[in-house]
Amino acid sequence: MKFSRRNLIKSFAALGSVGFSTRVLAQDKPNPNNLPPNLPEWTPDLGAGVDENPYGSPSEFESNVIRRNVPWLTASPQSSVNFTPLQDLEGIVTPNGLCFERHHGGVAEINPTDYRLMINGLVDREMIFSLDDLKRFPQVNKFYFLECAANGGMEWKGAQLNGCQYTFGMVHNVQYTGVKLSDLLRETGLKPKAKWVLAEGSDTSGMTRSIPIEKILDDCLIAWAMNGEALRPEQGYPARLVVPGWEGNMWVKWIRRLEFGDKPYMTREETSKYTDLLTDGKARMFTWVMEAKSVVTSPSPEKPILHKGIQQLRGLAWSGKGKIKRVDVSLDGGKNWRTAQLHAPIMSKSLVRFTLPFEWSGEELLIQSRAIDETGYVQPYIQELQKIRGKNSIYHNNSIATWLVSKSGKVDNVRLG
Ligand SMILES: Nc1nc2c(c(=O)[nH]1)N[C@H]1C(S)=C(S)[C@@H](COP(=O)(O)O)O[C@H]1N2
Ligand SMILES: [Mo]
Repeated sequence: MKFSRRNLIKSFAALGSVGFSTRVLAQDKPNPNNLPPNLPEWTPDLGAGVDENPYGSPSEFESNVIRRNVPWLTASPQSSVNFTPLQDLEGIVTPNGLCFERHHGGVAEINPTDYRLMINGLVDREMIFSLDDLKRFPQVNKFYFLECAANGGMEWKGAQLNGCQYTFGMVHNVQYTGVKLSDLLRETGLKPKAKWVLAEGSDTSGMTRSIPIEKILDDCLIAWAMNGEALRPEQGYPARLVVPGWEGNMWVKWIRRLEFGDKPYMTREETSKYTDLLTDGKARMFTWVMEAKSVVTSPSPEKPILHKGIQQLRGLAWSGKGKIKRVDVSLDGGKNWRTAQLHAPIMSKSLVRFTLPFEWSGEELLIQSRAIDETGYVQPYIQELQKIRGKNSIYHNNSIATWLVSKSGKVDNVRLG
């Protein structure tokens, strides 16, 4: 297969023209001296030694693969969001340094020696745990996606942001190591009246959310590690709450306290924010579950088609209700659907990788993907969501996106109908 760097650069330039700066590192043309049968220039010299990079970093040629933010969504860097470069990732694991970040008051800096988790309220014994105390409980290692409720929130009225990263990148998927709250709570005991938990972060934003006790006892974790190493500061070091399948806002980072009560606490984050406006002007109070969703990561606005012939379409699907059962892909805007191949492991409340090979002979395409989960729920079109939610919504947009592939191979985010 011929790999044309010239085309690659063209596509980066196209991205630049929609207002996002992208550093181009790949050179215009390969240096013929480096191509077979010549010995390439990197062979004669000794390479870097083992001491040079004690904590490894990606190749300098991958420096385009980074989290990015949208300037007009950034009021201040401390109360902002950046996006995971989904289009550049393979498999289902998000590397720690590429997990999108969402902070309401910046990244708290916590010395783990001073870290404490306090449990109070309707429990038999109010207790305070150090990080070492938490690590003495039986641990679990589980893959879960975390998606911000506002992922795709800019797309309610129409196609706005021309990138897979910007329209879908408020999601990441890592393996968490932590303790199940049901195990931890055996230590404190629970009063029969305990029905709700107030989870409180220790960052300056005063992040608090109410979570029903059934969810807490079902699968919530206090996690201290992601992808095998300590949580990154951005992700809540040294410990965060993991609320599998539910909106990211509830996954309180830098967690300091769990208070048990008999009713929801009605905090700012579940009254003035993270509620869903309906067409009759009323707002839906709690929308916790992130429903089934999928995205074609390549081709995508950042990944144009570079040559005719066989293509490997790649994408990701997920559901907060359980496992993904099937993903359908359409190349003609939803008229015909093919079933994509799902790649193992297919885990509950985790991203799943799908692929679909197809032949391209230079015609226009309208690429869509549709996820179906084990409950039978089918990912909707935006028009179906708008019937209930109108066009002024922000949160919980899990609708099917459309990528228009032009005859040149360029890909754009468009809205049909
Ligand atoms: N303490 C605290 N927890 C927090 C937040 C925060 O600002 N402070 N942001 C929330 C929001 S809105 C989301 S989407 C997720 C983002 O998690 P991440 O930064 O690991 O991607 O964390 C949640 N937990
Ligand atoms: Mo969020």
